[in-house]
Amino acid sequence: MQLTFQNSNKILLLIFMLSTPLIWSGDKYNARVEANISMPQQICLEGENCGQSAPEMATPMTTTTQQIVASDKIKLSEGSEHEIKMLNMGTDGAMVFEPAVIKVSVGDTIHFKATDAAHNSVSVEGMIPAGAASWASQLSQDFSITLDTEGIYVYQCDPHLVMAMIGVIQVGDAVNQAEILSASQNYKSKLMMNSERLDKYLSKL
Ligand SMILES: [Cu+2]
Repeated sequence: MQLTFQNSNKILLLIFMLSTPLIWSGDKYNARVEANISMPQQICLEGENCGQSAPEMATPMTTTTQQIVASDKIKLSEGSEHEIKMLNMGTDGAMVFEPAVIKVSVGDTIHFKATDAAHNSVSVEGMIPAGAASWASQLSQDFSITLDTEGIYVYQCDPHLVMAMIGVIQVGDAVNQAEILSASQNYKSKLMMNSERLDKYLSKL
């Protein structure tokens, strides 16, 4: 068939006429879907107090949020000996100290356990209380340290620093909190992955 100018105009007109009902039926379809989506919210069974159902749902949600915020703070660990595992995979993700945040009393001892290999525990320079002794454990070895100086200590695993394998210990009161928060901004730049862990851990104190 020879396609002339006149013919092609007719074809265009035909396409337009055919497509118009499709556009309209598409709109109708969308309207039907929207109506179906909004329907469950309008369902009100006989005997139910529909006017009060919304506020009743909002109350437990608010309580749950408050409970999460309250339980997010770390409580003082009981006893004078505390164990922190060095793990390839923990509840908080890959390459973690567990627990990553701990509150202890002055004079307590922390036992770092080489549960998985190729980790160590090293105190971060400038992120431990003034006058406190720094530490650096051997790779893949258990290590214990007694903390006699009050304040917040931040420590890391050297091989997995970029993955934010870090931990926080608060001994007694958080007397150096301002210094730690100020130093944390610079330290965070060393954490290539999971850098949000630092703020998250410090917010639990
Ligand atoms: Cu590690």
